[in-house]
Amino acid sequence: MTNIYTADPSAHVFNGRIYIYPSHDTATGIPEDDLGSHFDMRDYHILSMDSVGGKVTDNGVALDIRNIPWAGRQLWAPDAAFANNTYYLYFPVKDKKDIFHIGVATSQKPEGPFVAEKDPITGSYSIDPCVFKDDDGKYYMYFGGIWGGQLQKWNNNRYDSTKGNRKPDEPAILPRVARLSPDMKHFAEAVKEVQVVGGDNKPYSEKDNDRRFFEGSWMFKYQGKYYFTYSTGDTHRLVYATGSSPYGPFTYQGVILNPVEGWTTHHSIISFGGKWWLFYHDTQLSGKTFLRNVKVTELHFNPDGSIQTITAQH
Ligand code: FUB
Repeated sequence: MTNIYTADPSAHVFNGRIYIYPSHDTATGIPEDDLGSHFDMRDYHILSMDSVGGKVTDNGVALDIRNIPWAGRQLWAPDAAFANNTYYLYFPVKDKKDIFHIGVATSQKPEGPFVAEKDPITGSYSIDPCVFKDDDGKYYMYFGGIWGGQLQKWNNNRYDSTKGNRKPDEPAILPRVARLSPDMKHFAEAVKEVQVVGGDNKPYSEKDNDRRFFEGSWMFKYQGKYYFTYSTGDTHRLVYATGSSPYGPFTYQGVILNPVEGWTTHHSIISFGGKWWLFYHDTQLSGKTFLRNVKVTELHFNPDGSIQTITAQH
């Protein structure tokens, strides 16, 4: 896409087409800081295409922040799901007290327009929802992001405004998961931490910042294994960990995508047309960290299920 800036692409196949649910980056003049205040997005546009490399359609405004009753500012990385003959758009946005929660909006069409519920999902917090449908028909939401994503302020599912980032020797903050209720608008259980461990089965410390979770969860299944994938944030990698249950624990395996141009890196992985695809973003079009553009490239697995690391070039 070159007519708008897009980022954080969550790709899905609905009705035989690829739909991409991205953030819509705009320049609103907010200065850059470590909390990502410059990511000051105000609406979502859904992209669609019939084939990778084919024409991409921008389906216009799918949801505007003005139509989310509880929203304050910063519409960040969304995701989507289909169930109950309805399309659900899940989105993080700060409420009027500047605290991130996750909201849901519905539509009869994958490209929207979407109508937001009047309150955020009860018990939700932080950013970057990823909704995964398991083979048994159960849906799970993975979420969370540290620093500007505020996950460090949530302990035992309670908000504490005084909590700062973890110190290097402290345990790394973990992503979160909750199964969704059949109406897709509530959590069916208390939010749990997702254990991400190294090969020695030990959890990471904050100083292991080339492997510990930062933000951008994405879950998929390949050959019966669960692949929990995420961004390492300040070390700018997309990495993956595998496990045998949707709740984990997940054992770190390696790098999917080496750092790209721009500070953030955020992705999704789908199978389409008999191949696997990595959707991601960089800042090739603008050279500015908050004006990003979505990209796609093929992802290759080795026979043992490991992923071949990609180094992007343009
Ligand atoms: O787009 C805003 C934020 O930047 C996302 O929520 C993060 O994942 C990072 O890409």
